[in-house]
Amino acid sequence: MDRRDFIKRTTTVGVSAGVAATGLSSTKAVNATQFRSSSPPPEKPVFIATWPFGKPACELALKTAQGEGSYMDAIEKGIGLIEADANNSSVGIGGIPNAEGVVELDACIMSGPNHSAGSVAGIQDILHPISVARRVMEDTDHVLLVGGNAKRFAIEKGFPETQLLTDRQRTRFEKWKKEQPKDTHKVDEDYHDTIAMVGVDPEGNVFGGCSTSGLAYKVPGRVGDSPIIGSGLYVDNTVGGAGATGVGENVMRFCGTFLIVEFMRNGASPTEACQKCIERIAELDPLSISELDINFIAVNRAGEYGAAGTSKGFRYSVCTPQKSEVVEALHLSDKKIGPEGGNVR
Ligand code: SD4
Repeated sequence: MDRRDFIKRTTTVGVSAGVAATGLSSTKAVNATQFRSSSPPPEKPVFIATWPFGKPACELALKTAQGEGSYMDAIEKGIGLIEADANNSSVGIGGIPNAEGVVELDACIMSGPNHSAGSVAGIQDILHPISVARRVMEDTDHVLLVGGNAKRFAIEKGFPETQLLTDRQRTRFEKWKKEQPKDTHKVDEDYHDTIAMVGVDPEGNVFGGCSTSGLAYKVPGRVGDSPIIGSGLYVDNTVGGAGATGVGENVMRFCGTFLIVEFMRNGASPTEACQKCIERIAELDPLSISELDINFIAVNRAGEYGAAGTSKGFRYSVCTPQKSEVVEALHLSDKKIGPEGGNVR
């Protein structure tokens, strides 16, 4: 048996086991032999996350899942680690504020086996929006709570109020504010990041979460892609999951992660699916690929993973029981799309 056959065979076995465990009919579930391998031989469990700062998050997620915790605990704890890091300027405490100097956070969480989801958007003064999103998912009949009422819900659930604006971010904000010409408002699109994480358990069940402070100095009340199911994050237990980072407006107009999962359902590898999503967006949007400034990660239920971004430099983190590493994503900045060799307009 050569390596390719071995991968194919072990992948099929893994997926069949997953089908049995989740009670999905084999016709409904995606057969892993449909996927072309985009990464080394699949290992499960696997956690992937956006950016190098996702590496300790994936490591904690794996440790949690291998210990006493559930996979939902794993996602929550992994992302929570980054939310609590005041040195990370795009997630949780220390996040970049809006145009009035107020930190407004977005987050969501999804569980594949029962296709449940919870989100919070524009929440202030709460350190762990990922945990509040989980409470929305598990304790209410709803998916998304916003603004002041999301905060009120969190406080009722026992989350403490926390000052999220650090001195460092206050100083940067004041400098930005001074530099703004009167009566105009320019969002700083070069100053943003998000943690999106997707995990697959040994049976092929898929879980995910996403958390961010959003675009720097955004208009107060602006909500990005991150808490929107199918935009910043999507999980389908019969296929896999995907997460996004970058300019949310260029993801949420296209349901980016939903699209990626659908491409995987139709046979694309995770990397191909991310690439096809960017190409689809670029075909419809007047912006050039690098102007779109978006990046995606994806993993299928067999444990194969991949990523693509619109510019060179997007890196993501992967953690399995065998390895923990940061991987350079495929980038499409130089790729020509459309019949004229440019984007279709
Ligand atoms: C947003 N997608 O709010 C987030 C920000 C981000 O890299 O990921 N920036 O639009």
